[in-house]
Amino acid sequence: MDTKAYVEQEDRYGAHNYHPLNVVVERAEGVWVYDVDGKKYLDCLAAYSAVNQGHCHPRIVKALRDQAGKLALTSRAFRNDQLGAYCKKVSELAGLPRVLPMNTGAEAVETAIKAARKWGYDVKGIEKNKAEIIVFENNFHGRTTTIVGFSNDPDSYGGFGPFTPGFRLIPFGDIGAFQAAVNENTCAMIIEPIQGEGGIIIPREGYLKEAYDHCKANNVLFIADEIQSGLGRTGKMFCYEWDNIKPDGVIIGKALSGGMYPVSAFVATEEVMGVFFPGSHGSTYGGNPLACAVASEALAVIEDEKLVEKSAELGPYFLEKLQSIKSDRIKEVRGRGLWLAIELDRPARSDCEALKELGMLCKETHANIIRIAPPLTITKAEVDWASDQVKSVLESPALAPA
Ligand code: IF1
Repeated sequence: MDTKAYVEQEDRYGAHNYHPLNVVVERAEGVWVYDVDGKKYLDCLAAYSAVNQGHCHPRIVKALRDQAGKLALTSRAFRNDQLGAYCKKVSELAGLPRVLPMNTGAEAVETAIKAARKWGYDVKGIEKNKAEIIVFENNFHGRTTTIVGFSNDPDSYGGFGPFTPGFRLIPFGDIGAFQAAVNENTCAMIIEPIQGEGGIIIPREGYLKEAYDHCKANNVLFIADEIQSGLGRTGKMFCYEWDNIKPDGVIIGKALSGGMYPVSAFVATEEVMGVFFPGSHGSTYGGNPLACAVASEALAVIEDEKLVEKSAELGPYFLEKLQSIKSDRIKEVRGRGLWLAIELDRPARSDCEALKELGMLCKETHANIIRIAPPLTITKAEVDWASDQVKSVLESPALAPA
């Protein structure tokens, strides 16, 4: 079968909940992916930052294979020989004492919501069923009905009501709005330190620290969603480190497993995690030995290959190359670490299609933003090549959308 046949088959039998580029990938290694027609592409999306370690990293593949042949799943009714060491590793990495292992990012976000609410009642003393969580416009925290219920993106929430109450949606980056929203029923804020799907939205210098200080002054939990921004993407292990704050809870996923298996976690203080008791929360696959073995190795790869440092070094270089592109349709080029965005004054889909034809895969977000987030294993030479492709597309007349 060729690309056309694969596309037709998928479109006939699959739900149409995505509008993917028509590239049918069959193999991937490092930063490169190969389609069914044998063409190779530089992956500048990295599965939305789930493949920070590069595709099919041999060490992570080996960890998956070795564990899968030994023990894959016991459920948490019994213990297994992988979970304790994994929790220790994640706890030490995040500098927080307790780890609740889950599978998808949305499940870990839901875990954080439940923990924050229960902390609000049990510890802060908020009146029953009155707990409020502050969330931010243009957020993306997952696709459950509770989570989309506090989205302001009609594509995310349209047609899925009624929604879960207890969330206050306020402008991102506006400290006055945050201070006005905090009240005696506020148990937590949940924030992406840099908004990913929103378009790599970086708050002004000092905003996160001011919000954090206000949380501390009002006994409100600061919970960071680092599912996309974490694990080296921005040039720090966690994005919040850029702002000298210490969250009460951190939510991680995606690159936690290097793109090899759904693994997520909510990591928090003793006081927050202490609200859970046996039977109060869980999941069939959460903390399974296969996930723990894969994620432990994926984290070791980030550390051993110094991927955080690579992101910190190559990110600014990539940003400077992109900022030097002269194009009348570029409104702004921004980014932190190897997490970059080119905001255009018109839809970016046709430019992403043109980049695909040149062998570079990117995905537009919010129609007019080209997001560039390659695996952190990308080399300087590959950054040079990618920058040249972007330059050639954006310095040429815009193509009509395909
Ligand atoms: C899709 C977006 C990105 C996330 C943050 C939680 C989650 C995500 C900051 C939920 C997941 C994914 C979901 C995927 C595409 C992608 C995405 F376009 F949807 F918004 F990255 F920006 N917090 N993001 O980025 O994690 O449950 O998916 O494991 O739904 O299309 P998940």
